Amino acid sequence: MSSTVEPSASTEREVADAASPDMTSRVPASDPALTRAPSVEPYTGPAGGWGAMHSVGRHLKRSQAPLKGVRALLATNQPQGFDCPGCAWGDPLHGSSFEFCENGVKAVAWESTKKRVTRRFFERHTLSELREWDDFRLEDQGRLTEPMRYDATRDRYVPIDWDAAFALIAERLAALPDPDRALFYTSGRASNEAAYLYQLFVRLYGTNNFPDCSNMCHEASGVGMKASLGVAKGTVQLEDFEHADTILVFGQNPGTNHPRMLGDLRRAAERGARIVSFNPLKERGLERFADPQNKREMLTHGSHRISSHYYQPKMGGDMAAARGIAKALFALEAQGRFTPDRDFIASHTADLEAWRARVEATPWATLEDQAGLTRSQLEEVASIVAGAERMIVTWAMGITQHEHSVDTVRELVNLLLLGGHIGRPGAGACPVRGHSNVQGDRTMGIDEKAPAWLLDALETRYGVAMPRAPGHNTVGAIRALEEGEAEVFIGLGGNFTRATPDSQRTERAFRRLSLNVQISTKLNRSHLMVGGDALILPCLGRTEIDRQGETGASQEVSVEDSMSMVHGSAGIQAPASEWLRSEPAIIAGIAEATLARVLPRRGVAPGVVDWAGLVADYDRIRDEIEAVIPGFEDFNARLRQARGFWLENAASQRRFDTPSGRASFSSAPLPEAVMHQRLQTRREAGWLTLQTLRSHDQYNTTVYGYDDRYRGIKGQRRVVFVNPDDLARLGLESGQWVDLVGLDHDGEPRRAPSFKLVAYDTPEGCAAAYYPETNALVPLESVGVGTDTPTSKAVAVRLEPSRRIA
Ligand SMILES: Nc1nc2c(c(=O)[nH]1)N[C@H]1C(S)=C(S)[C@@H](COP(=O)(O)OP(=O)(O)OC[C@H]3O[C@@H](n4cnc5c(=O)[nH]c(N)nc54)[C@H](O)[C@@H]3O)O[C@H]1N2
Ligand SMILES: Nc1nc2c(c(=O)[nH]1)N[C@H]1C(S)=C(S)[C@@H](COP(=O)(O)OP(=O)(O)OC[C@H]3O[C@@H](n4cnc5c(=O)[nH]c(N)nc54)[C@H](O)[C@@H]3O)O[C@H]1N2
Ligand SMILES: [Mo]
Repeated sequence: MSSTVEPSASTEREVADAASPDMTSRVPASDPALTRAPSVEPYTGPAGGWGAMHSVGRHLKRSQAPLKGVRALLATNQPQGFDCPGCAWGDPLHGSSFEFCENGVKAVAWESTKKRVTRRFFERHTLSELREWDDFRLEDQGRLTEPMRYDATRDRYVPIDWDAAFALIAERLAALPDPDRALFYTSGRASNEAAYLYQLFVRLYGTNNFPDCSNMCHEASGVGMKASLGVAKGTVQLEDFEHADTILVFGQNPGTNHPRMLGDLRRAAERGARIVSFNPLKERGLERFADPQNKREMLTHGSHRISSHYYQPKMGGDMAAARGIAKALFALEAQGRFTPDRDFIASHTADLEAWRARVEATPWATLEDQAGLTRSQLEEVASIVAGAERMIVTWAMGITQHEHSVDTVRELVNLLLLGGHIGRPGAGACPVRGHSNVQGDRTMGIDEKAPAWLLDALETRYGVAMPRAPGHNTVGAIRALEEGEAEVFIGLGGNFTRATPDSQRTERAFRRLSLNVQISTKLNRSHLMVGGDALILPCLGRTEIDRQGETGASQEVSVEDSMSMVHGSAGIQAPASEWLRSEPAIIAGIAEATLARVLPRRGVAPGVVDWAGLVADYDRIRDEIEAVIPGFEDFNARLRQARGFWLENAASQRRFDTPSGRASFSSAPLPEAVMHQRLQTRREAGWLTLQTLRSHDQYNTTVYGYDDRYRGIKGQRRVVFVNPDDLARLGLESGQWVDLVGLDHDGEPRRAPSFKLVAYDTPEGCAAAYYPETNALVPLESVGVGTDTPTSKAVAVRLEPSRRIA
């Protein structure tokens, strides 16, 4: 389904409409945007460097656990430590060297804070009051400490003990007329062990309803690569970055979101590799990086260039850009200045000619217009690609959160295939994942479209019939709630109502739940969206020691990074509270109580899985994984090797698990018009394409602070970056407050009020503002073809001068 642009009549409205019943349509009372203006001053330093060092100091201090925090940090991504909850970039290659990462420190400091949310906190605050708090203030209260149940008569959470909580869930799940009326969300921080138990429980219960964060994230990478290469994962390992001579970086801001990637990019740049970035914004981390571990550089205030070439396409223009590069490559081939890898193409690929015909038939004017880049720019890239012997293409949300993301991913893969850059050292496809174990969670079977082999393997192992019908993905889950087809929600981490699109509708739908269960470390807005019953089940985080079994032996979990390396993670800090339980233990508790009611009705003995036994020793969970999921032979032994182990990836061995047994060139047509083109005729009415992205001080819906250092913003998040010519054309000025008004829903315009205009170097017609505040503007119906991923990087909006004065 795609969105149609239906601009609403410009309605004059009160901005902070206090009477509005929907909190998302106004600014939460605790948001600093209501009381002060941000400071906006261009940042001239490099990424990393002293700015990063100072920021680390501030964040450790604020977490009130500086020493503990530093100690925890030193153990991050070390053989005996825990996996950094920050991102899914691969661990340092050379074992023990500690890699400094500002945002890794923030993630760890945020989790190991001294602050606590106790029963006294909930005694003091009603949910109506807490709904006035912004995302920062909610999570800033600290770690959750004990299980709580919502008491509607007092509009408060009150304590409940673990067994009573499990019994309540079991009773409700067992009472549902159909298991498909329950939704089981997963955020990508869950370990392999937790994810495996979760999918096993949910399938034994009887549904494939596994909406997950991946549905909003890299879904298109998986779908696109599966079609082209037969695997849904990247084909490179970290070592490949040491050998590449050309790296194309599409739609990604590693300086903020994958800071450890900058180290690898920098080493490549130092070796003379060409790094070519495609990004509508000039992201500082892609321009220059100062390594905080390089003493000389720090003392001299030096830095190193990252990108050798930088192009600013319009949002959604990357498929056209890649096609333009291909068109220029075919022209170079005709002149004898480029040689495709003919051996590779002949022995391993199919359908090149169809793609070539498609590319050659596409006029330059069409490509230039959609890409927002000129023919000569694309020819320049082609000449670099033509000379590449070992090329890597990396990408993230700038590619995957569009309507035509699958086709774009496949077009990028086409470029790799043409040069034979798959399955040889220093080359390959590298979708850079988000959450630290989102890739592992899929490997473990968190998948609403479960493959038949998985269901077969589970049936063989446990002797119980598995549900075969596909379940709801994230957008499907919201629709099911809206339509009254689902009523129980269990969230294994994450912050569903803030991460998902169309906030007002989603919140309204959520408040129809008969039971909302959130397994969490910190308080967030999803806990406040209650209708019937609700439970907060507080869990251990990655950084904490997890003791299980009669001996209290400390347990290790495992995760899989973007390069398919599986390695161990063991916490080192004392738990934030004595009542916390681990995610595997919580899932086992829910499973045991629920299946005891449900399975006997189907004539199955509830003892088919010994939940308590599995949780007493996670090695036993890994034995189950080894028995069911391919690639985990000798799991326990291999997990204890220094860097863990690499999950075999057929495409990287030039074996393609596609119907033809060959890698397939895709020849999908270009979209007729991407959002910036569709809005072209509405420019005079003020419409722009908005991308919703991350600031430097956030982790998805977790807001660490109000600064976005590299973009020059201090003290606030409600800013919108707009091209200066757009501002002039619209008669607006930098510094002015505007409302962002989106497409209509049921005759009402979607709206996010009070954003400060910032004139910014972004292509004409292409604006940017932070998520999650802007999720109120993303229509639930606007999703990627073949993925259902919300089009978070192509949102139609109009700027409306706001009535506020500041
Ligand atoms: N510190 C920190 N680390 C994180 C996260 C975090 O929030 N904070 N989140 C984690 C998660 S879950 C994820 S998925 C990743 C996200 O990592 P990113 O994908 O880097 O995240 P975004 O902030 O969404 O940035 C999107 C980038 O793509 C660019 N862009 C937008 N639209 C287009 C387009 O159409 N074409 C091109 N070429 N570029 C475009 C934007 O300008 C921006 O630089 O990071 C992970 N790591
Ligand atoms: N508009 C717009 N929307 C987007 C995006 C975008 O770019 N633009 N990006 C999308 C993407 S890429 C993603 S991945 C999603 C993210 O969606 P989610 O994964 O759902 O969101 P997070 O903000 O990562 O979740 C934060 C919460 O997780 C809980 N938590 C933290 N650590 C742990 C833990 O160890 N265990 C448990 N059980 N809970 C924990 C805390 O309570 C915290 O409040 O958002 C998507 N939404
Ligand atoms: Mo993500």
